[in-house]
Amino acid sequence: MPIEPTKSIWMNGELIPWEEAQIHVLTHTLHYGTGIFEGIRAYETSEGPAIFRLAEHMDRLINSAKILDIPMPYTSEELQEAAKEVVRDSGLASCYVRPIAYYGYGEMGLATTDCEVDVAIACWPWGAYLGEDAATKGVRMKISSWVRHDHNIMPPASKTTGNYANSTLAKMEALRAGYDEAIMLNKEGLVAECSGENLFVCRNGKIMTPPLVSGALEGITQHTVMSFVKDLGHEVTFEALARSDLYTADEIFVVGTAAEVSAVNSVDDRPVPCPGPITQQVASLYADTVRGKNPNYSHWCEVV
Ligand code: PPE
Repeated sequence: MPIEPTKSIWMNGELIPWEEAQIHVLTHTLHYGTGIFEGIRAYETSEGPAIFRLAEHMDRLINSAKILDIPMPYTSEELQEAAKEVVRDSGLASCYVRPIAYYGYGEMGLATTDCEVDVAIACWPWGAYLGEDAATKGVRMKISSWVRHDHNIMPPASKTTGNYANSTLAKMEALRAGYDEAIMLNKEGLVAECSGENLFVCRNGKIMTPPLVSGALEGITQHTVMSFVKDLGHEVTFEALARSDLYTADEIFVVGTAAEVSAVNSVDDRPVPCPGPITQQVASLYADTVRGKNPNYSHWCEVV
């Protein structure tokens, strides 16, 4: 998906022109994959552009830093203000927001003791991640031959740049085989998540999603959707899931900031009813809520 440039990028405390936001080829994190990042969306609301669950995203960035032992030069609150500044400055009504913290230029070698930490926040327009009809027609999923990270190899709880080499391997394998997205199992063979989304399975009247211990990111959209499901009067639980739970599901949907709520129409060529009733209700609640049209959750929309 080609990037559409916007006016400016926030780098280490100030807004600079988009094309000046450059880094050196010997930037430490480029070599070792030790950066941490976030993916956030801003939507058009009646009050103007608003960033969805901004505080939760910046708090997770701070947690990623704790896990990777990266000394963050800014607080979550400072980064929230900076993100609002970037979106405001872009003049866009809606956009994707990408904060990243990384070890900069100046040191080489694996020890990060003397490395400086740089932080940047960019925003640009980003359309539907899994295709325009992902919420209605659904996407084709393939269980990946690549295994999700283990907690003692690359902690899946942190959005570490290096973790995404694993996601890219899975995504490309799925695309080359003619599927839309990959589902990843952990080293015990249980369902973890997708290359860039969490997953929900409805089966025998139960709505379930794999927990962090299964190797899933603690998704903010996952949390949002769990609230919706409870509001609709259903129970929703974190569960360890086997691949057979996917093949016999009544409904499956995947969720993430970029992918929003996308329906699944098949797993490994076994059809899944799509879009199911829960998927449709959740997708419509999500579409309204992020645009400030759900009074129960207007506090999740941070006007810039
Ligand atoms: N799992 C993974 C591995 C993941 O990358 C994401 C977000 C999620 C779950 C859902 O998390 P949340 O956004 O908090 O609901 N993936 C981001 C990156 C996409 C990209 O291609 O880059 C995103 O959705 O912004």
